[in-house]
Amino acid sequence: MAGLPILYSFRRCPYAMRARLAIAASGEPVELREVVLRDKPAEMLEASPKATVPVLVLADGSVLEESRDIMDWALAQNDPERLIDWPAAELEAMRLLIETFDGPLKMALDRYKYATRYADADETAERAKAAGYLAELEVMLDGKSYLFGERMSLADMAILPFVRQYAHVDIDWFRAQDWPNVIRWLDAFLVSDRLDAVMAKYEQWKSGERGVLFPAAEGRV
Ligand SMILES: N[C@@H](CCC(=O)N[C@@H](CS)C(=O)NCC(=O)O)C(=O)O
Repeated sequence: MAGLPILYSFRRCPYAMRARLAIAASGEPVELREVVLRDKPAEMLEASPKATVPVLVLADGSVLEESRDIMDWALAQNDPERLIDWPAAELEAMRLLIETFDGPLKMALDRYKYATRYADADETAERAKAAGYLAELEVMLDGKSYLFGERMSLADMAILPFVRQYAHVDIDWFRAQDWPNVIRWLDAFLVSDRLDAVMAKYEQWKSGERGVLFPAAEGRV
């Protein structure tokens, strides 16, 4: 595994999930180091003092510390599913959509999920705020399997982990909402081999240990 890019990751983090999804789709091997957020390894903090996961350290020492940059890197290496092979106008629309989900949607999601941590957060109001963005996805998904058509795109991959997180705060409430397209789209993701392949459980990585080869070695020589 020596010489592979190193991915500092945390299983349940939606940003790390999207990075793993893109790396798995690219088939590009990395050494995965599972991080516990309250006990981040010194090696990760040295590479990326901003101290968020995911972080990818490339063989030449350069560091990618934003999940979207890691997705772009992976898919630039190899993109057999053509996740970024879309017309420029659609790619631009995807970027804008991802920015909305990383910005206002994520803010409302955190304030809904962790309402007790924010003195001024009203759980129901934050849930409703986030729901407004899902209503936009509901319209986009009308008559389509994925956000931009019949095949998965960068945008689906970048956004689905956040919709999954939102759904799981109160799955009964989520399923009772009038957004059949979003539920169908999320459900297909939840039962997919694609999700399965990035949600394996790993022990916390400790300095001096080997990480885990990711994507898993099955099918490789
Ligand atoms: N903009 C960053 C955000 C990453 C992020 O906020 N990750 C969270 C975990 S989901 C984190 O590492 N937070 C730091 C902490 O909890 O200590 C990205 O896209 O990679």
